[in-house]
Amino acid sequence: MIVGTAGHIDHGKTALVKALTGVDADRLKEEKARGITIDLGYAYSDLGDGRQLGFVDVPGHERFVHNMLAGATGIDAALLIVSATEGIKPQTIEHLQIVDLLGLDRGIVALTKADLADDDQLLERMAEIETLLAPTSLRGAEIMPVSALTGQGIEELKARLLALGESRKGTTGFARLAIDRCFVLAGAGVVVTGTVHAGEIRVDDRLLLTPSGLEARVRSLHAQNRAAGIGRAGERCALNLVGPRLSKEAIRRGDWVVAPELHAPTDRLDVRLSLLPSEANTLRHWSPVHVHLGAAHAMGRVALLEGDRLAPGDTALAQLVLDEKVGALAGDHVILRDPSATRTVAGALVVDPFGPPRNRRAERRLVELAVLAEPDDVALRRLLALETGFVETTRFALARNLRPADVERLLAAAGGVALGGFAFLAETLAAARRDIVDSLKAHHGARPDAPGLQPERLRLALTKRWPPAVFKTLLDQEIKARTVMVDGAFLRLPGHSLVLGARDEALWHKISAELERDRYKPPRVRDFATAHGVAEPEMRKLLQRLAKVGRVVEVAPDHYFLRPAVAEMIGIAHAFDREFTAAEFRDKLDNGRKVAIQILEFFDRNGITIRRGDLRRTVLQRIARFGSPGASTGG
Ligand SMILES: Nc1nc2c(ncn2[C@@H]2O[C@H](COP(=O)(O)OP(=O)(O)O)[C@@H](O)[C@H]2O)c(=O)[nH]1
Ligand SMILES: [Mg+2]
Repeated sequence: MIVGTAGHIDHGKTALVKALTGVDADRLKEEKARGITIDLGYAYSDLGDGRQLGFVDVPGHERFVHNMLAGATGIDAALLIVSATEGIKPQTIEHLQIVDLLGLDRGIVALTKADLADDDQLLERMAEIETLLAPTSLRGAEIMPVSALTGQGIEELKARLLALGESRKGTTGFARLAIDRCFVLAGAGVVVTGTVHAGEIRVDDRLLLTPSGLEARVRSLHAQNRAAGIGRAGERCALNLVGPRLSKEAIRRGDWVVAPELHAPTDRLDVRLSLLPSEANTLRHWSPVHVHLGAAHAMGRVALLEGDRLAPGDTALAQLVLDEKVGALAGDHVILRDPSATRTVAGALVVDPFGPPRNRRAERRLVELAVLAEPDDVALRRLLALETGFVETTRFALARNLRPADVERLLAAAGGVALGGFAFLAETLAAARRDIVDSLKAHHGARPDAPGLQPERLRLALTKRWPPAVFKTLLDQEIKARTVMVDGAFLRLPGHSLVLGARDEALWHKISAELERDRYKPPRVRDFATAHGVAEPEMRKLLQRLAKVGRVVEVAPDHYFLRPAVAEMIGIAHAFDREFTAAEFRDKLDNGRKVAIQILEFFDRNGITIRRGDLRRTVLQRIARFGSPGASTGG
């Protein structure tokens, strides 16, 4: 377990840690010279029986609260230090507020410098402190008079700290460590230290830095100050990292070292935000704030999601919009300080680390956030039942640091079915399948002569409007099950086919053979009409209908090509891989100058080619419009 000190400057935090561990945590030259703690210090006390207490010693000076925060977010228990001679001071209160906002409910108060106070003074201080703790997460915490000078109460304090129990950080998820220090060790290279917030880190693990995405391999590690093969959640670790672009300069305090699965930098955190009761003013929408999360610190703004103001002591949903990306997961605690960084104003709990940029205040989003604030099992069960109808499982798992097996287990318990990257309730899925079939059936009934619906049309025709990615997953399932058939660009039910009538069907049979034979120079409408003894308008109408269902393409007036032939010709043009002339194109197709130019003009109109004088080249984004051009290079 890691214990963090808290309390006003000069109240004896560093001296107490030294009395408990034998280690002087003030390690900077400047700290020694000035006799004050500026940055975080670390000390461990081995109790001889394998048990160990780890301490993070924080600065008490108001100017270094940001450093205090970088250390405080990783701790499991608080050791609040109050000088028996001075009593409660401003940073006693601010540090306690931070402890409270971090939800730390394990802690002990050390009433230091007990050697300088008499019993009456001690009793008076204890009463004051009890009152101060009462509305906080540390209410009822033990208050112990101690002296770093005489050693009074030190052994007892150690015993009580041990009795607070183990770290509650979860070891089951993927690994994440919040970096609070980075330095170069001669002979070893880059070393980072920090608290493992989740999972386990082993020697040789391949990890990523968040937000930078730099790769890092763990060459060696220390856990709680001892060389180890593995570092677990709740332990402080030092990692010797190696990686192609890794350097001290590329790493900052506040970066995370994470398992690749957890690398997902974000700058929009949807949170439950509580404004401190001690604030004088309401918090307004879009207020600028300092945001502290893990060991990181960023500037940002508070977008209030419920109303435009938040009164002191109140709690509401908000979106923190940050100036830079950070690593964050659901359940992470955030501390907000005012724009000039002189006081702590609010605390927040991350509900969704990937807040949406749009519709963040929509009613259904607020309902969703309320559900997301629940524990994993309840949240998943209720999310599945929401009107949205689906859960993006990968996102759900990432936000909560769940492994695939955890998600599977939670899904089974919630009665959910996984499909693609989504999960649905079985009944939602059944209803969606019915919806797809019924919508196609209705369309076929209304338009028996039409080939079916294009996918986007079908999506919009459904009773329930799915986002495109979800719809695609649902549709793919139907196509695989052959309950829906794909016909060129259209979807239809298996029983439906374009009814051409016996005469037209026979005609199509003949002309398709002729279109196939002269695929790059097919006969025109008039040629077909004459050849088959059909009136020209009738032949034209038939080809127009065939064009509508995508079997043929009208490249020039009354001049139809088979759809695959068009795709092939696009492929031929694209295969030049440079600008080409109409003559070069004609030579490949061997179809005469006039037809070749008509085809190229058709390409120009459809954005497949761009013309510059006598030269043309294909436009990559558009070449797939008539099917895969790679199928044949013909010629
Ligand atoms: N008499 C007495 N002095 C103490 C005790 N603890 C700390 N001090 C002194 O108080 C001053 C501030 O202590 P320090 O640990 O640096 O305070 P910090 O700013 O809270 O870390 C130093 O001069 C210490 O020697 C104590 O238990 N008894
Ligand atoms: Mg100190």
